[in-house]
Amino acid sequence: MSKTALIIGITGQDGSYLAQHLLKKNYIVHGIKRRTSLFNTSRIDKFYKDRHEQSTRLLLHYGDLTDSTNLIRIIKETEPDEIYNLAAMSHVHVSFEMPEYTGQTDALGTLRVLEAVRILGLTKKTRIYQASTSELFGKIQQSPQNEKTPFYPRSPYAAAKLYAYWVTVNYREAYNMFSCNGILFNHESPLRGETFVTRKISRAVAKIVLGLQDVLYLGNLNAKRDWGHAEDYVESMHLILQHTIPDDFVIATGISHSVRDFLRLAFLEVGITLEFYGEGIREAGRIANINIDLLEQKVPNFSRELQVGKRVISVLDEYFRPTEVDELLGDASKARKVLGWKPRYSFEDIVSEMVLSDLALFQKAKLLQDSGHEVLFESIV
Ligand code: NAP
Ligand code: F7E
Repeated sequence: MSKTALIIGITGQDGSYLAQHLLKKNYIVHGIKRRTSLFNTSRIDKFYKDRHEQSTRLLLHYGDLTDSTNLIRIIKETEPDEIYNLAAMSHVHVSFEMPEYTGQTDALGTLRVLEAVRILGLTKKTRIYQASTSELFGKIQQSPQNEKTPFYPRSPYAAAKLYAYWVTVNYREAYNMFSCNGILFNHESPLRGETFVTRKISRAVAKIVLGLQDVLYLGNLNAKRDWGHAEDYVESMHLILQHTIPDDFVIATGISHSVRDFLRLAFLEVGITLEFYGEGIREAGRIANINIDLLEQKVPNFSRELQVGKRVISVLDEYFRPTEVDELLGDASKARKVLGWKPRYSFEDIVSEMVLSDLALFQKAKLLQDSGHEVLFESIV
């Protein structure tokens, strides 16, 4: 008998990887996607088949975390064995501009999912995974951070996720529900949203070497994150719900790098060495050296405007946050011991995969442009 999973937020980075992982495990996967005026399914299109055309184990439903009646109906109709609540307004900086909506979705949205399962009498059948986050640790109280580290949220996003974390624990204790938190540290991939710093960098490297972008504008280059790969991390979500008892787990690599490290490595992937000059919001980065052989091998049609001394990075005030999370470093030893989970991708693998993927994307677009087509490079994802 196949198990049935419901992924809320299936159109996001993690939703896409998790759906593929569960389909490989023979699950029937239902996904909730939002109604949008343009298609928002680019991350799942490659494995989605229209159910009217051929039999499929992946089924999509329109829905939204802000709509309880919709959630209750979909959960009633699908009666899932497992719900993965991955939906969220997930951008920390944007949450300062949309704090109320962030609370509605990320905090109360989680409550709506838990309540729907309880109201429908599915507490014994349905296991729930809540996408909690290392942002809960915020202004860190100890390092590395594990399941016992006190929380100190530093953004409306983190404060909303704090509510979601505790209400997930509360429903477990109050109603005996199998509701669990995965406290995941940053995880990236070629499918990462374009405004998160890693993808912003990998896209910019590709565009700069192809002559499609001049300068990359960034905020705090000194922030440190424990970056892993989304493909590794979605496996932990599944393992958390297969465990014999409901529990909460930190998922991390145990290695931390700065935004500056990510930048340096991303440019090095195409043979460019960076050097930084200036301080604070006057800091910038320029090309210190070009390994022409490597550049030519990776990007045969590289821009001839690339020269030693060219400024390619500028720090801008507007990309700094009102309150910052300076550094995060996770200790996932509980997940390793109890679930047998460990990451496969290294930091170097992630940077390389993201840069090469964006290079391939923009190479294709540039070829189209060179053959006379109008191409809107900003909208390429
Ligand atoms: P993502 O790419 O931003 O995806 C978020 C998903 O939520 C998208 O499918 C989005 O739909 C959907 N969504 C947003 N608002 C919604 C609403 N009101 N109702 C229903 N769906 C809504 O995020 P991700 O990187 O995959 O992360 C998945 C989850 O893990 C999020 O909850 C995030 O906060 C959390 N998390 C992420 C990380 C990380 O490093 N990636 C680390 C820890 C925790 P659209 O496609 O229509 O926008
Ligand atoms: O920022 C700095 C920024 O937006 C990382 C989400 O998935 O992971 C993510 O949140 C760091 C921060 O991710 C720019 O100040 C510098 O210190 O890529 P980010 P995040 O804020 O860590 C957690 C675990 C989640 O749960 C979230 O959902 O990079 N930074 N310059 C910049 N960040 C951005 N976005 N843009 C810049 O130009």
